[in-house]
Amino acid sequence: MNPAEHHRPLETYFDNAIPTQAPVRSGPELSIIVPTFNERENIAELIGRLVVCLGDRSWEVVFVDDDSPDGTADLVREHAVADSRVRCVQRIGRRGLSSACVEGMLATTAPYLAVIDSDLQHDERLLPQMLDILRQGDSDIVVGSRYAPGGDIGDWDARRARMSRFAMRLSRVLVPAELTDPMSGFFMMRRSVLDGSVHRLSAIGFKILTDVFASFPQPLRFKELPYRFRVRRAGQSKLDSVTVWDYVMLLLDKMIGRWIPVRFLAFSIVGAMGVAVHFAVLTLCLQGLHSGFVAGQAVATLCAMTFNYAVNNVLTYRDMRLRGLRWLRGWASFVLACSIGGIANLGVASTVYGLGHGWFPSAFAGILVGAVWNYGVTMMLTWGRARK
Ligand SMILES: Nc1nc2c(ncn2[C@@H]2O[C@H](COP(=O)(O)OP(=O)(O)OP(=O)(O)O)[C@@H](O)[C@H]2O)c(=O)[nH]1
Ligand SMILES: [Mg+2]
Repeated sequence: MNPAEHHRPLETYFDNAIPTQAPVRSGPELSIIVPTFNERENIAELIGRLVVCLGDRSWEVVFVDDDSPDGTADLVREHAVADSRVRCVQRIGRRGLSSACVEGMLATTAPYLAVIDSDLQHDERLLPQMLDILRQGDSDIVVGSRYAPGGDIGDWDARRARMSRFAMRLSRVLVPAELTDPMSGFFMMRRSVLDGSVHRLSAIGFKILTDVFASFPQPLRFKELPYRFRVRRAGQSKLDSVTVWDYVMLLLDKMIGRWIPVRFLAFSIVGAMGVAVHFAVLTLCLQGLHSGFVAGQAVATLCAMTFNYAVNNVLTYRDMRLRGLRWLRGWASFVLACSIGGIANLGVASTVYGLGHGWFPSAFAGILVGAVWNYGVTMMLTWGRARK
């Protein structure tokens, strides 16, 4: 650089950089948030349908992709180059439909926010009507409902219909009874609903609508529009039986999350299952294989730790799940952390016992300290690193 340039007034750089007649476009009125994971085949079709049904309204679509291996984010960006109404938020090392929706909403400025799946199961033709209802001003949120009169769950098999009914019954503790489809993934709301709930949202799992209803400090004024849930157009479903577990965790977080972190609760439930595994393996070693106690105890401890690690990886830390080589590294750090936790457990329990307390409170104190240690350390050491 020319040394004289160091003394050049700052404004002169900008004078050159900014055209005097730069076109200014105001932000859109409606942002449509679409969470995606491996949905490459559905992107063009969804954008095409939004263009048709929203006409000349002021809108944008924000795809929030969790680094799909099929390159969904790259494809969205290709569309965005040609049409500035299309945007992409790409998250790395993260999973989760609800958290994707929240982060997508936060990346926008529109006064109206919609959420819709990418696989065209939701009826996008309802979007203009949803927007008109919100503009009238007497509703906070409009929900696309499969269960309102005129709606339909489509071609679900008996198992899925049962799972949905079960989850719906559970949700009643948190959402108004008149809301027919609290687990709908298709809705539109005012931005004020996001602003009023965002700091309380759990953002766990698949069901962002239940979360919004349970997190907003006042009862929400809502309307429902019936629609028929269509068959997934292309690609694979991400819904599995763990989705129900996630939903239970969401409800628990809403009810007791203020006092106990729900991940800690999940970690403790898995830990209790690990105790059962420990005793089963120990019994097998002692009675089936006639091993010595110390050898049996060592094998049972390792099996229980491995079980706990594997199950926590799938349930408690589903959103940061470790795979492949990272799974092995995570296992090693988990075993190391829990071994130290075991020593802490023993130390605390024997100290409390030595102070003259009975065996039950002493054991309980040891277990509690060990569990908190294991939880805190593995959260940072085993799963915290997954993001890096
Ligand atoms: N960003 C993000 N999106 C996700 C994730 N899991 C699912 N999705 C998206 O969320 C939407 C709903 O997921 P689906 O697998 O279609 O779930 P579903 O509609 O309840 O189930 P199906 O009827 O079997 O399709 C789709 O657009 C998915 O691509 C995730 O972990 N992260
Ligand atoms: Mg779907």
